[in-house]
Amino acid sequence: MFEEDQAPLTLNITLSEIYHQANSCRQTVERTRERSRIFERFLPFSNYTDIIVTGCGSSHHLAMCAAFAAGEMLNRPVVAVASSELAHFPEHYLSRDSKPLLIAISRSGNTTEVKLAVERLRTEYLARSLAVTSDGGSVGSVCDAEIVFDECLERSIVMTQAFTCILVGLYLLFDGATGSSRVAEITQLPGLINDAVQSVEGEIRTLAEDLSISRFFFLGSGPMKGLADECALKLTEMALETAFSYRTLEFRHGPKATLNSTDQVVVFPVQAERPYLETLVAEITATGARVLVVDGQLLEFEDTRVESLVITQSKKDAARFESLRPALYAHLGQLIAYWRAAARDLNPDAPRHLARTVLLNV
Ligand code: F1P
Repeated sequence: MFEEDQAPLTLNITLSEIYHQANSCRQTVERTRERSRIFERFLPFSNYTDIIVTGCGSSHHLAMCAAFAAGEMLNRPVVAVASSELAHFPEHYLSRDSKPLLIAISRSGNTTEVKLAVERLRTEYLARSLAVTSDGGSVGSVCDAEIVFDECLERSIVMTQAFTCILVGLYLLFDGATGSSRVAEITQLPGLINDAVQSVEGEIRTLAEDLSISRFFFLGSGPMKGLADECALKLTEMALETAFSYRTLEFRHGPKATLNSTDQVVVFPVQAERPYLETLVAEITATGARVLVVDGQLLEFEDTRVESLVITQSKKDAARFESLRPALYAHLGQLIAYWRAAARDLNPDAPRHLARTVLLNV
């Protein structure tokens, strides 16, 4: 099932990395044992008043998804805070006597704000910190320990497979440390991602190449908010489109006023908000906009402007599986962005004005 590289040699770097994510992720699963030895140095979690996951850009979105799942597994709040916020307003997130654990994510391991956040929390709150990187980099040198996800090393500027692998890796580490026993579901993810990447290809490409769509809106709440933010960021970075992300029900509080018939809304529903999905979809289609609902079950909508995309049917374990779905869906935003960029004659390997690592003068 996992061929070394299912992508043809002619693919550019970004597309090849997107297609490689199931394979890299399988390696992530295999390397959990060696990483859990590092992770266990930070136990027990009862030593900490706060558990914070931080990062910038895609790493922040990854932190949001990981924090949500970790909080569920630990049965206590785990929060994601953007590194720039944490570095400059720590008192907003922590009380004076806090003893935080900080998980600092950075693909490059060099992003300035991530280092600033770690250093400030170490100095002012005696925080313990774990660096989670892919390239290595220097963030590890200011943390107590580092886990390097080098199986998902990326040459691309825009993060794709590293998002999925690190997220799956963190699911497994938190699961192992908390005994939440979701290992069976988590270890299925590489195979499910592999199947999903193949099965959605046609539909996603058609959607992305439809230049009659003027704007994309991604809606997600709870575990899906980081995913929705990440999908919008992919489109912005690769296809240079201003894409939008909102909490699903927040979208009704204003933003929907701008919708028109050339807009495409993509919804990642969650169980808790299922009773309101029909109303939301009806309100969106009433504006003339189109909706794509991505879910683990086929939802029937009469309106022809609504499509349902089913990724890995799971009714029985829906609740336990829900917070793991961002790793299963991440490739959707990546592929929409890639094919959109290609349709607009842009090179997703070289997005203008973007650097692979963002540095500040400090
Ligand atoms: C963070 C990041 C990337 C983004 C871009 C600029 O990098 O915001 O998510 O795609 O390349 O940097 P990192 O801290 O994860 O290396």
